[in-house]
Amino acid sequence: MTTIQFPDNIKWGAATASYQIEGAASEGGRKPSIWDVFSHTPGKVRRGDHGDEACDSYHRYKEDVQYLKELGVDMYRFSIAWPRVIPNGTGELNPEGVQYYRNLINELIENDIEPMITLYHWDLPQALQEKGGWESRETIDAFEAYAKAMFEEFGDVVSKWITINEPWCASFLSNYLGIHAPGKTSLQAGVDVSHHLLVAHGRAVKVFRDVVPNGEIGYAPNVGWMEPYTDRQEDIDACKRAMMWQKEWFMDPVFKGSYPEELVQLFKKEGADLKLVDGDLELISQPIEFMGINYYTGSLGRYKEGEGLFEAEEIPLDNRRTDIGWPIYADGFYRVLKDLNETYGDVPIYITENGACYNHEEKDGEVNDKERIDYLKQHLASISRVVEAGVPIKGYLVWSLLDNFEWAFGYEMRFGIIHVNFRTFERTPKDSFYWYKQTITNGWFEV
Ligand code: GCO
Repeated sequence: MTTIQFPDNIKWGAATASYQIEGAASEGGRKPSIWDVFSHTPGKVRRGDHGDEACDSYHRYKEDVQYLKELGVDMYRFSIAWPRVIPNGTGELNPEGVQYYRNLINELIENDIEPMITLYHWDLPQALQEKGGWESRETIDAFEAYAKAMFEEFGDVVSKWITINEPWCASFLSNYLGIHAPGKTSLQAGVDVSHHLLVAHGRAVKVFRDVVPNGEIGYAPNVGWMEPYTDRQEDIDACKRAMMWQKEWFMDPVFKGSYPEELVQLFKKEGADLKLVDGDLELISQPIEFMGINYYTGSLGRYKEGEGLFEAEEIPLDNRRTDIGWPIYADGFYRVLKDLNETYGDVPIYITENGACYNHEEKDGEVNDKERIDYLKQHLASISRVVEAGVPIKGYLVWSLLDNFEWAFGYEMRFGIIHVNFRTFERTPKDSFYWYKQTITNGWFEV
């Protein structure tokens, strides 16, 4: 037996997102987001699933907070649905929507759980999409006003904030690859949206300084890792290029005040220009307190002529994949965190998401999800190693508290440490819930 140990001051948590769990899509004055429209468009989401009811957390948040309490977490990361608090995207606040989040925050605080709020986890008000969405710079203004209103409402009791979740998904996956809402397939749209999301981040950070002077703000990009298949330079370069799309594209502007030139040129060759306005990079690169990192998967990679935008071919390490088909690569988690620390310096890091999809069903009140426990053990071992290597990891938040609406995969793909029956909304903690609880209590686990 080997003991994997964590420092006493590491914060433990669990994460969710509004559209994936709340339901109550047309209650309390909420208006549609781009995900309501997308999920109700035939062919966009498996089996025609949508978030109308999701986990019904809008009505069951107290029950969910009790599970968090039983789990023993320090923090809970959730997102605010913009169309619940400002239904048209701009204009008046909707008091009922604000009240819902106030109730949730109070419930968390009363139970000694620190809230961590994500402002944008992809549910853009549809009214803004109709005016161009994130392709339009007007949406940046709207986001700033929304962020300011939330800081004013909750900044006195909530100190940890995340501006944008997974900007790569909200830009390229959604506007170039067409897989997420709004489902466009234009590289120019992907590039424009990626930049506008970063400017929106910068604008929110600027307002935050005035409204919540002692707070902490960051954002949560998703990264993977591609390890060169051989030490041939062409394989090394191909992996670097492929990773640059998620990593340097979204981090260099924030931490270095510039975009990676190699990628700017590559996009240009494909007909997509990066359109900078004076002052954008200064806004984007304002200091922030932490970076949030979402990590799920990685692989080997090598150069292959003509393969995708980056001429990089993905080679899974072996046949170990989670049920969603993503290769398992825990060592890549260590490598990417080490790499980020070497590239951007000692920026404090919260692991804002990490977890696994396994679709175990509930049987006699139990869910035996040994595979998820194995995944968590391997990935937490990487965290322990990287902490020992001196990387400032402040906290770890598992994705996800609940099985939920897994975007284009609908309810078929389950990431929760709590099982949800999507007909009755009954919750059943899985074996991984109890394993995580034990690990939090002990501050270590054995392998
Ligand atoms: C995110 C994620 C989550 C997903 C999880 C599994 O962007 O934060 O997409 O919302 O459910 O990553 O895919």
